[in-house]
Amino acid sequence: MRQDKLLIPTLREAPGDAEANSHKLLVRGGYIRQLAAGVYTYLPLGWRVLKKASDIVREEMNRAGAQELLMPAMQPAELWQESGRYHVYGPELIRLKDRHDREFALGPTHEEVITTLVRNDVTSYRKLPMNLYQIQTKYRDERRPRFGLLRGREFLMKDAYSFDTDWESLDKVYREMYAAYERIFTRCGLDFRAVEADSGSIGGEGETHEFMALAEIGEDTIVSCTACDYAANLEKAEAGFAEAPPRNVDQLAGIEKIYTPGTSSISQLVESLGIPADQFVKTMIYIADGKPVAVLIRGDHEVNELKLMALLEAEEVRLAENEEAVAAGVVVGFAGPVGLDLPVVADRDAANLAAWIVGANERDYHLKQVVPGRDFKLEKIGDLRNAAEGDVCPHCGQPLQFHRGIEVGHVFKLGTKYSEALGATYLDQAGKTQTMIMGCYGIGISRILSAVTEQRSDGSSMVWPVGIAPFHVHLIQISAKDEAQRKLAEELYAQLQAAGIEVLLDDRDERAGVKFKDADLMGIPLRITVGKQAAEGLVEFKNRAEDVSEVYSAEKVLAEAVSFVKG
Ligand code: 9G3
Repeated sequence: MRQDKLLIPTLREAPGDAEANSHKLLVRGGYIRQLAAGVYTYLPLGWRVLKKASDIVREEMNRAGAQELLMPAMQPAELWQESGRYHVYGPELIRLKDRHDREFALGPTHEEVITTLVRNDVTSYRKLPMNLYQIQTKYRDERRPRFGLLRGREFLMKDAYSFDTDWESLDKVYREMYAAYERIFTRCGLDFRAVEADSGSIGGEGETHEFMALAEIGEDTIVSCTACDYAANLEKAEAGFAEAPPRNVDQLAGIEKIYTPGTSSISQLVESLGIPADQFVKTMIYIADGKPVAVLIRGDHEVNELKLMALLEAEEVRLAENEEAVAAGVVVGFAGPVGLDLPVVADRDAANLAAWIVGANERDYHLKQVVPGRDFKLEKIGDLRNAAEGDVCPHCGQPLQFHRGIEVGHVFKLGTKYSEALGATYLDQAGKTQTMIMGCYGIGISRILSAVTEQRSDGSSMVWPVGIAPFHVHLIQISAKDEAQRKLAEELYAQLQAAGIEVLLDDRDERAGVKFKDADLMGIPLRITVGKQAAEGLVEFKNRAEDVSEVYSAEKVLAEAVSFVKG
């Protein structure tokens, strides 16, 4: 295509509110424009990339045996009431009324819709397993949309739903989808990891994995082993643990009270007592399903609230407000378990300590040599903490490493959560009615654009991987008025396109510097420049990912471009 006529409004400056590098570049490169917070227009270049990423997803979904369909965005509220989720989601679920005052939700996901469809039209085991997917806009009214396409309120998702006769069949479909996801993200040029995850709000009974694109801007932390293939979202990650040998309690010294004026934080205590943080035990007060509970954790560790919820079998846990902690009998800053009239649970690494230093529940005092069981009642012990730098792999004992990641995919074994609630059943071979076993599989397609840009850009330039680049070759004619350049550029333009190469010809009457700056922002992987040496039939060929440029004849550059694009 000829650039002079295209809508590619590049900018020298990023919009003021753009923080993420990918957000800045996608706007400056003329890929997207914001219409409202978290709501974007994909300009022609952005749409070309989105379409290519979608086509890769489509190809791999079809190869994995899934069938494409398209569901509505407008979902009757009754479906969400039937599944019991209508009141689970707050303002994030966009609700509207039609002209007859009937309530609808704008679809943030489609478990209810697809399960109702299958309930009505699939009744025999012979039709299972069935895997249905769509590529469609989702609506989620995020409280704080940010980072451009990374957290939008309207975004393009591929969501697939599988229906099986039993768990073995689901396991097989799950593995096929997992493999398809690996192919998809590889073809999109992403550096990604598949990690064990928590099933979060969707619930579901089975395992779940997230596909994370490594990027510092990512809001997730992933933990992976430096030696084996263990990898998990920090929400779920475990660390290697060795139970300390049982100690002989009655050989341990009794509690000793120490005067610690004004030292309420762990770091102040480390400072004043010269004892390392891992010898202290913090007492954190949480509210679990409305009731206060004391959570004990080593001074150098952090509570993992998902693990705490699991240990307490609670629906919801949150840190207590100061006044709630005081009402529960705690002296904030000097909190401790001794003499506290609350249920007390402890992280297993804290329980491993022979004796504890804890707050005395008295201002300016701490207690030393506190022994659980002897000095206070310990209800439960479990893995309650986030894995941390320095921890070892729970599988092989080698060191763990930490990365930030952007979630671009998520696969779930749902089980019967929705099929039960919505009555999706089938008749098995014996004619008996059975409930279908479901899986669901999401990919944030619009998010891929941002994740790839984060991974493949620096300040003011980026390079798309050839599989999703808006064009393969940026053909730049330096001087719009030079006849030799125009002739050679037009010849190359025709020959490249005849060879199946997608070419953007920069035929604008602009200075060379402007053309090169725009080319850096737009990120087309190959750049062919027709300049002074056009008269000798020579052009400059640059593979921008390798920052290597050569001077080639027209024939040579054609061969190079074809081998680069066709692989
Ligand atoms: C809602 C709102 C936001 C939501 C959900 C429901 C996330 C919700 C989880 C999923 C699970 C999978 C199928 C494709 C893959 C992901 N945010 N989730 O259910 F009402 Cl407002 O969407 N769904």
